[in-house]
Amino acid sequence: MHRYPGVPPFFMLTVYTLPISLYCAKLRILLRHKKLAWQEQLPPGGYGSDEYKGIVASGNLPALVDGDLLLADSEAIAEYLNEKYPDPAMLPDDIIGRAKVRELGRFHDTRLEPALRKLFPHLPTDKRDPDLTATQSVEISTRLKQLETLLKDVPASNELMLADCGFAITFVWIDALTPVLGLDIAWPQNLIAWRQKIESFPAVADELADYRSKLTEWLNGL
Ligand SMILES: N[C@@H](CCC(=O)N[C@@H](CS)C(=O)NCC(=O)O)C(=O)O
Repeated sequence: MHRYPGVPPFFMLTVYTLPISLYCAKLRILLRHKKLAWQEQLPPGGYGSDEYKGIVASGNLPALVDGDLLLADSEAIAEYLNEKYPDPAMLPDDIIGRAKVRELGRFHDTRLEPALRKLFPHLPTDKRDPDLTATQSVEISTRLKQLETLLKDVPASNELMLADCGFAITFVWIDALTPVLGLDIAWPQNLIAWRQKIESFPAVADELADYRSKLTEWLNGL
């Protein structure tokens, strides 16, 4: 069996992660919801290091080690874990429902979160950019409106779905950056209700309680 740095010799899911990473928090919601045991390992050599890229070629966080399997990208990991540990199911039973939930997950990773991410380099007080804040307020609000529209086609479910995990964390980031940068975000009414439903799942509530305080502490240290 291949040995990866920081991974114990006995069988246990290991996630290369950083406490503040948005996509790692997204994955932790799934791990909590499926009641899996896992351990977390900081990227050897640090964030963006060549040492870490020697293990995970893309440098992506999170990455999962499960026995001999090394897998990067939160969506790929989520789909893998959802197949390996099917209960509770985090995709609908029917093919169209699954396709629509996957579409929603891709929308998060390729549309909404990247609109937020453009602000990250400008978080330090000496790098603040009011023009960018205004531009990204519009872009994020537009994406939220699009999300409200997309949700109309997603079959209603009382279960937590794979796609919900990323939105839960990105919404917390939007909340946190709103007072810090002075974002002006238009939250569609239907989205507020959908968000409340997601946040009522214990796995989400527990992760958010933990993550919000880590995020606040990190932002205060900038
Ligand atoms: N689509 C990727 C995005 C993950 C991502 O951007 N992670 C950040 C940390 S939150 C990262 O790995 N940045 C370092 C890099 O991309 O080299 C996923 O879902 O895992």
